This record gives sequence, structure tokens and C-alpha cells, in this order.
Amino acid sequence: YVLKEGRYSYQYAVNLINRLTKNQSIKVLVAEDSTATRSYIREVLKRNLFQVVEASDGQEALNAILADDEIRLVLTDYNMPNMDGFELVHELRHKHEKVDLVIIGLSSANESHLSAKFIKSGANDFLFKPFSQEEFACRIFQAVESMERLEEMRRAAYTDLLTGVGNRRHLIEKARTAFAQAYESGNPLALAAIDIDQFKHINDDYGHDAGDAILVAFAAQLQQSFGRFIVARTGGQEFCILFSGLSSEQAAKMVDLVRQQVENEFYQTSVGEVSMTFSAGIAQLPAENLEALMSDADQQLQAAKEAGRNQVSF
Ligand code: GH3
Ligand code: MG
Ligand code: MG
Repeated sequence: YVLKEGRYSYQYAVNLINRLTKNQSIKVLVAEDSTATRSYIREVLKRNLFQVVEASDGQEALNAILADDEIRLVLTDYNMPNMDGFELVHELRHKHEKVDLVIIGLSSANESHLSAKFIKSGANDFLFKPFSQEEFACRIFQAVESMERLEEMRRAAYTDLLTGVGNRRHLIEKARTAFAQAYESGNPLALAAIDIDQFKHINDDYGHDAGDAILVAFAAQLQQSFGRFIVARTGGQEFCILFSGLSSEQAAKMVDLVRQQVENEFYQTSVGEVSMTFSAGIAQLPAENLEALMSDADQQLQAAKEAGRNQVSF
């Protein structure tokens, strides 16, 4: 890129460099039967540092996307042999929402009715051929940026702000598929409810900031120990872990190992080292739904608290 002096601001250049840096990790599929158009598009995409995959018809494009989930952007012509652009968009939208896969339809200016049809079939946008390199880049950047922004919003909606682990919404979302899979396969599924012991005292003795620092460290510890399962912060100092494939007894063994680790550990805070313990209750399927399973786990948690805390009940 050569930015003509005076025509572009410094900020424009910075934004462009950031954009191009991000483009390097985005794979774009070009579905177009005309080799001339395809190579023109490929060159513009490469100039903007995108990774490019090519297909000469809709069927080939569909196969390529099914085989490669790194493809995030599809540019598709309408008129192609085997499977046309509309069929392709239709098929892709069965599997991928607009946030996960951006589709831009390409149609000739003399086929202007196709643009609306592309959008109705599920494309995010369309472009009339022929297009200038600049217009092309602007449209692609805009589409990719709105995908990134939506992705960011979705991530934020499912993440606990303080600790960075999943939130209750994340747990509910993941539980939906985990329950269905467990019932279908007959595999066990357990849920642990974890609650820090006497956390009020920690806040009272060391201050709320120290309490927060402990929550952050503890959440990271849970994520590290149970990363292959679903970890969520479901309340102030309450966490849940969804153990797909484990019975409550198996889950309890794993949670108890972490419990022993925690009771022997000191957490670094700005006011010094703090020790703590937690209690856990574990329940397993069958249960009517996630709420019922959480309530079973909560009952076990209460039993662990009543039995003296710093223990796992199942
Ligand atoms: P128990 O052993 O029965 O669990 O006693 P507890 O003191 O931990 O009581 P409870 O589980 O009801 O914990 C509630 C306390 O957790 C109240 C509040 O001070 C603290 N807490 C909740 N959310 C946060 C938070 O985000 N940051 C901090 N620092 N403290 C929190
Ligand atoms: Mg064509
Ligand atoms: Mg507590």
C-alpha cells in the first residue's frame, strides 16, 4: 500500500495496518467459475493479506467449507455449474449463522434483481461486477469488521467480566447440547456447585479488592484444572462445573483433588497472602433440566457446608 501524502490521515494508515494484520488470519473462499474473475478477486484479496481458497462451482465450494472451518468469508458468483450461488448460500446457512460465516454474493450490474435475491437467500451483502479494487476492499473490510464486532459482543455476553471464565449464560448454553448428547449416548453427566467458604470474612478481613483478586486466581485455577469441561462463575463466589461423561463420583474425585490443593495454598493479594477453602456439591443425571440438576447440586453443597465446610458432597 502506498498512501498518497495528504490524502490519508495518520490514523487512517494505522487503522489500515491493523486491519491488514488481522486479515492474515482470515481465510476467504472464492466461488467463481470464470477463471479471469477468480484470479482478479484472488489478487485483490492477497493484496489485502487474506488467505484465499478457490472453488470453480458451488458444490466444490460447499465441500471446501465443510472440510475447513477456518473459512470465515465466502464470495460467491451466481451463475456456476453443478450448484449455483443461491443454492450454495442456502446450504451454507443451514450450518452457519451470519456471525460465523460472512457471505457476499457477486452479480453483474445488468442482473440487478440478483442482489436482492442473494440477500433473501441469506447472504450478508452483495457486490456488482465489475468493481474497483478500492470498492471491493471497502466492502470486504466492512463485512469482516461487523463479523468481528458481533463476535466480540457474543464473547462478552458469555464471559464473566471479573474472572474471564464463562458466566451463567455460557453454562446454560453449553448445558443444552451436553444434556442432549448425554441422553442420546447414555453417557453420564455431572454438575458441581462450588462455593468459597466464609468468603464474607475474607472480604471483611482483607478488603473487597483482595476478595476480588482471590476470585480471579481461583477462577483461573478452576479453568486450569477443569479446562476440558465447562467452567462458569454463576454467582458472586459461586462456580459451576459441568462434567460431560463423568458420574458424580468421578467428578467428586477430581474436585476433591483441587479442594486439597486449595486448602494448602496461599493466594497473593495486595494486602498479603490469604488462605481459603471451598465446599462443593455434586449431582448427576437423570434430572429434568439444568435448573433441576443445579438445585440437586446445591442441596449437596448445603450438606457439605452443614457437615463443616472444606469438603465435597455427592
Ligand atoms: P459460606 O461458607 O456459608 O459460603 O459463607 P460465605 O461468607 O462465603 O457466604 P456466602 O457464600 O453467602 O457469600 C456471600 C459473600 O460473598 C458476600 C460477599 O461479601 C461476597 N461476594 C460476592 N460476590 C463478590 C465479589 O464479586 N467480590 C467480592 N470481593 N466478594 C463477593
Ligand atoms: Mg459465473
Ligand atoms: Mg461462600
